[in-house]
Amino acid sequence: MIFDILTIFPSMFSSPLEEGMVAKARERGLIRVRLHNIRDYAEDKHHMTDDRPFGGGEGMVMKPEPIVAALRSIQADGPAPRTILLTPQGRLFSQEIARRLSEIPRLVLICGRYEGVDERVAQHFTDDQLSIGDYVLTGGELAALVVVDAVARLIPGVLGNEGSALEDSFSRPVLEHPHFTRPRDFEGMSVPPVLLCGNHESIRRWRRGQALLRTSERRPDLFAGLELSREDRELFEESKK
Ligand code: 9D3
Repeated sequence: MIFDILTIFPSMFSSPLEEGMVAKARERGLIRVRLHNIRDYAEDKHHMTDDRPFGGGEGMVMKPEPIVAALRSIQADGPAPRTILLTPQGRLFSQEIARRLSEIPRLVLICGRYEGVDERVAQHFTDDQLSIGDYVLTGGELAALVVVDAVARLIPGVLGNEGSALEDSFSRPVLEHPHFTRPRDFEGMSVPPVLLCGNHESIRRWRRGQALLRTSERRPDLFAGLELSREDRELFEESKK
């Protein structure tokens, strides 16, 4: 999978792509990330990437010419790849969208800055527009990193543990149970005794109850959509005691 990223701040991508699973995936050639500085495609002598909005108002708008020149230069070597604009006006990014994107061999991600990009870029040069959530960022770069991270880990061979990408908690609509590791007593805080008892059935039932309890408390929206089995209802009630 190749990601081509268009940005005026390519250095924002260095360390996030140089650590952890994404770095491993790049080293192993499972993904490639190519950064393109939009400013390099600006033809004017000051390499301007933004301009004042027609109609007036606050802030600046990203000019279409440098973005489109960058798109054309990276498309010169093949068929038009799937092109996504990161924008607060996009549809909400989700695990389902990440899964679909992970099946595409090449993605182009355009990171907006300022008030956004000229609408003609959005309308005529992108296939999709994504937002990562209802909060205000300073630009699309962190959103693009979120998309790369979420998509990369779904590519076969990227995760050490092959099965786990499939059954992650947002594939199933239940939050995960709590996790504990050594020491058994940390500054007076102990691990729930059931996890030390060695009875795998008891542990499974406790974890399921905790997962349901957390989901009801933290994500009532997800909990409302669950169809609980008889056992689930029993474990959920037990977890509340
Ligand atoms: C005057 C209104 N503007 C500032 C509040 C709107 C605005 C423009 C540009 C708000 C944010 C941004 C920059 N954000 C992104 O480019 C962005 C984003 C986001 O802010 N939240 C969630 N997902 C994304 S994807 C790109």
